[in-house]
Amino acid sequence: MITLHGGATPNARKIAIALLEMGFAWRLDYVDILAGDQLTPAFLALNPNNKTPVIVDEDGPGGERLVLWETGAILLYLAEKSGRFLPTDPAKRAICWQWLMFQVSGIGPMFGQEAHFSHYAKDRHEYAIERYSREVDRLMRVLDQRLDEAAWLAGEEYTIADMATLPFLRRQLTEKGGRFPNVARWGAAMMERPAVAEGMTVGVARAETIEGGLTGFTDEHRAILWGDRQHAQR
Ligand SMILES: N[C@@H](CCC(=O)N[C@@H](CS)C(=O)NCC(=O)O)C(=O)O
Repeated sequence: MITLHGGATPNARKIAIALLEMGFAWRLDYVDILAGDQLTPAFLALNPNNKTPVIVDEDGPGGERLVLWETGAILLYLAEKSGRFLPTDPAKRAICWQWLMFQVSGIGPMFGQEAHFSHYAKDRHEYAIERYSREVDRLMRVLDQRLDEAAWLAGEEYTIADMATLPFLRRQLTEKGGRFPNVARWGAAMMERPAVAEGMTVGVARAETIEGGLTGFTDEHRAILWGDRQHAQR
């Protein structure tokens, strides 16, 4: 049994999609990051970086319990454990890693900063809004060019690179899908997969982030995610 510690966030959705696609037995342990669950001693014992998601695999390598965080590492672990969604050909496998790293180092952080300054920050900072909005558009263009030449990010195979990327694009596709037709076609093909459709709803019964339309951030939410509670010495 694998436990996914996470909530209704893009990063947890990547892992829910993978667990469903790969057919693992798993359960959700809901972590409410707006309430500060990620800052509790119990959660910090799993991930000292206080970020979700984390997986706990009771049947890890050698039959030992494995605790793992960072979505790129989790996706690679699950792909290797299942033997699926990672090309076996060495060149194609490396291209899959490339697009996975592009998501975790580029799309994730940059789209996150864009959401922060355009939607969450209490004050408007025009420079930051423009800097991250333009960077998001540039990254969307890179994706659109790739998906013009290939059906999936890694090539002809659907892989963990696609699973990593879609959850970060929901708002961009709703707002700008017409400008990025190849990304829109790929996103629609992904959403037709039952595992993706279900994975994108992980934890939504409990709470939502801006990617799902959350509005009305309070000062307490800001203190937990970006202010004094986030940065308290522990
Ligand atoms: N690089 C990390 C990013 C994880 C991350 O930023 N998670 C967010 C939710 S999408 C979180 O848990 N934030 C809580 C916090 O910052 O306190 C990964 O890929 O796992």
